[in-house]
Amino acid sequence: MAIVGAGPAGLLLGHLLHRHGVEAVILEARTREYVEARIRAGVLEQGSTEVLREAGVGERMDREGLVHGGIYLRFGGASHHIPMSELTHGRAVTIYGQTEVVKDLVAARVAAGAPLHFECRDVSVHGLEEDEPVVRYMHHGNARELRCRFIAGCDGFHGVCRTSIPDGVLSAWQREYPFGWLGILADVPPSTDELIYAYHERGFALHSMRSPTISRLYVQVDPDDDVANWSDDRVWDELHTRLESEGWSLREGPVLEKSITPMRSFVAAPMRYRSLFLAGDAAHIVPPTGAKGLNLAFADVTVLAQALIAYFSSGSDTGLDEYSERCLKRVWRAQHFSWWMTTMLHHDPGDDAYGRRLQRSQLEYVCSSNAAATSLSENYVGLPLAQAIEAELARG
Ligand code: FAS
Ligand code: PHB
Repeated sequence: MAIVGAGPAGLLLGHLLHRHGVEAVILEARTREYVEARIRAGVLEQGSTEVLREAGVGERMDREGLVHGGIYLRFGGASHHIPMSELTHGRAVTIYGQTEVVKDLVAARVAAGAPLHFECRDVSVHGLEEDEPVVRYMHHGNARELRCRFIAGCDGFHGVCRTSIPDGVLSAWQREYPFGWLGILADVPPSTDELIYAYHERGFALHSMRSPTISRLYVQVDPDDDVANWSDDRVWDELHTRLESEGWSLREGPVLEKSITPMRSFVAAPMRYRSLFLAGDAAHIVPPTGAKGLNLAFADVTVLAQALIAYFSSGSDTGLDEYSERCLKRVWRAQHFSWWMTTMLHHDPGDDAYGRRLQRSQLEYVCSSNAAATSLSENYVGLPLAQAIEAELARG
């Protein structure tokens, strides 16, 4: 197996395959330091934590991660708690930075002595229609060629694998949003015990965290805005205003990182072309409002690993043939949930007064109806994953 990309998808796939004796080579364009420092997601669904734990890379997550059984929705200056665990028979999310998950997976791979090459330049894939496709790349100035049975494209939205599929094979669906997120990492204890999602006429805001001492906060901004226009004081002022609620106050602290992320929804299908399988952001993107990006990547590679292990151990290609369809079911559910959270909680400059009243009614309904809150909760904590590979294989 060749795996292009050492993000969460590529690293978890490599780890699951290695545990079942399927050797793979992971090729990553960036340095180890860059990959381990990149700040992205922070919420792990119940299913993701179970897969990491059962795969033997959950120890630090269980020690340092923060288990949350609910979230707050805030609008009109009032705060509403959504008791997700109560509404989902005890399921919960874990706050544990994507950065930390990536560090744990890289450490496990290095400790296992399994192949993981950083700083691979000019990666290209060839012979996808053949039973022995080839990946070519430059490594420390040397031209390299990797022959394999399958290639896993885990190289993200801007990678080379999806774009190497011949025209006419893929269908794509997308939606661009007229706003982005400015995110900060701040060296200050969180001012809340669980995440706060706030709708405000000045725009969305989110109070998340990384640990008992590090906060992660986001404000809705114009997608073309420049981070240079946002002084730390201006960011904190907006956060105070948008997160405002009776009897609650936001603590400020030194800003460690600040960046703007565009918001889009994207799906490419099928997620397989002959000997190439796409997983994670290489095949689909969701706006981060539903905290689904990282979890979808894990869901894809859990299904793909199962199928590849069955193929290499018993020659069965049923799982490989069903891979795309199985994943797309979950992908479209997460696409809808992420679009729904995004349109419910953001201020769309193009919307009209009627649209804003509908938005308000949606917010009030979610906070007053158990049925609506349960729907949000089960999507947020994550629908059960095709249970971890170990259980599946143990049953044989
Ligand atoms: P990734 O993009 O993480 O990894 C792909 C890897 O492939 C990268 O290491 C890249 O360097 C490598 N690569 C790319 N091209 C290559 C090539 N040609 N050759 C070799 N390697 C190549 N989700 C949330 O839930 N919450 C968030 O707050 C959040 N914030 C985000 C912010 C940003 C800027 C982005 C882009 C995403 C964010 N996401 C967030 C979503 C995020 O978590 C992704 O869903 C997750 O990283 C997907 O993991 P992968 O599919 O492994 O892709
Ligand atoms: C984060 O902690 O980075 C985070 C949390 C929830 C989201 C998006 C991002 O919906």
